[in-house]
Amino acid sequence: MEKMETLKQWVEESHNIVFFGGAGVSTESGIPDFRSVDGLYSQKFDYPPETIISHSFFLRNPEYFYRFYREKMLPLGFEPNITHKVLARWEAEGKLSAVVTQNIDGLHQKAGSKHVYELHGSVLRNYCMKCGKFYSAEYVKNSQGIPRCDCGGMVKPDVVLYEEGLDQKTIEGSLRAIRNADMLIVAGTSLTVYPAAGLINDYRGNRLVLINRDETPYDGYADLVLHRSLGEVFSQL
Ligand code: CNA
Repeated sequence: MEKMETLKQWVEESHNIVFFGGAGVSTESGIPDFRSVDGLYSQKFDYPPETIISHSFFLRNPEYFYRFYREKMLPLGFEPNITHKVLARWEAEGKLSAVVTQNIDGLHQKAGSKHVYELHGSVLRNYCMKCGKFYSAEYVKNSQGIPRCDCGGMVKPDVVLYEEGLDQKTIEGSLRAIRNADMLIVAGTSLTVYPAAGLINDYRGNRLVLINRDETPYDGYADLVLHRSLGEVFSQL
């Protein structure tokens, strides 16, 4: 059977789908990913992006971190695309139990998804490192230099930087959802960022679908692989 037909049939037959996604889910909303040819990692900066968005660099050189963060990582004003919308619809119809995402843009919730595990946090939440007061993404975007709290503390985005650990509750919830899934769709991710990528190893079923433009290290492990754009695939679902 043609791959698209198989995918449609599996979606039809499944009632507990889990979607595991990455930056490729939001490229069609206009937010560049990291590892595509036109992604952030192909651009030239004073330091490699992995260095700039690491915990130690953040502490050492917060001015530079925030300049880069405001310009390249604060995706404000973008709208959900067809993939976000179909996933939200499946959840409302009782077909999908959770979205597990490496994205930090909040677009799944904006599309209407309720059960979203944000493995790497969200740019929409920002906290004072001293007193814990909450600040919006707009506050960080519009501040100059290092964003400061009323109390003088530094405001940090609730985003997991390199060298930082993932939130334990978020991991546990994601693993529970993945273990109970009757179908796991992995999409728009290079599956190279750990520990996030390793979570899909806990899926026990026989409907592991991988949808990604480029090849991934898990292509040989999936039950169905589509090297296509997500918009193309999801507009048919
Ligand atoms: P990545 O390593 O940049 O990989 C993205 C993958 O998506 C690539 O393999 C592409 O081939 C594929 N891809 C891109 N566009 C499409 C498309 N339209 N259809 C199908 N496939 C596509 O990104 P990962 O998510 O794997 O890496 C993890 C990082 C990237 C996470 O920590 C994220 O926080 C971070 N990130 C997030 C955003 C966001 O929130 N929108 C943007 C950029 C980076």
